[in-house]
Amino acid sequence: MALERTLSIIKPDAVAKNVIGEIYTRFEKAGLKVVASKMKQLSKQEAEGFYAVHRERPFFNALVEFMISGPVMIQVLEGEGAVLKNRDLMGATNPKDAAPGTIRADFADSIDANAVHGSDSLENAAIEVAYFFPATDVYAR
Ligand code: RTP
Ligand code: MG
Repeated sequence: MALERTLSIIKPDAVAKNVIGEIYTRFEKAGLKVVASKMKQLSKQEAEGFYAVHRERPFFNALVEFMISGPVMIQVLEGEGAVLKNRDLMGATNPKDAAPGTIRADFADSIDANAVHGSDSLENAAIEVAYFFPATDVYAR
């Protein structure tokens, strides 16, 4: 497996629940390193741009409103097979379908307030990392 980078966002619901540290611990225990991070209140424009692929979906407005409802914690995770590894740690989009022990099973309340975002492919990971971090703010470790 190759060394990869992926973009992770701890969404406003999980930030409000004060579980940033618990979620970071899961990344670290799985062998993923935090190589960039920042807390940010997204603007509507930033959230719309980030989720632009979903623009035509019925849930788009609700998704954007939720993502700007409070600050998020944004990080770049690095490790072997980081994209898929992070998606496995996250669990299914709807917490009702998320496997026990996954982040969404343990911390998400609903399909809308579902605790975390993770890039879904290596190609999208590169686009999403660049959306939030200039290359000089990502630290190889
Ligand atoms: P994310 O992009 O946030 O990591 O989530 P995901 O890949 O698991 O799911 P995706 O299909 O990319 O959808 C993005 C977010 O939109 C909300 N959603 N709502 N009501 C619905 O049917 C529905 N489907 C998706 C979720 O909050 C999801 O995380
Ligand atoms: Mg997605």
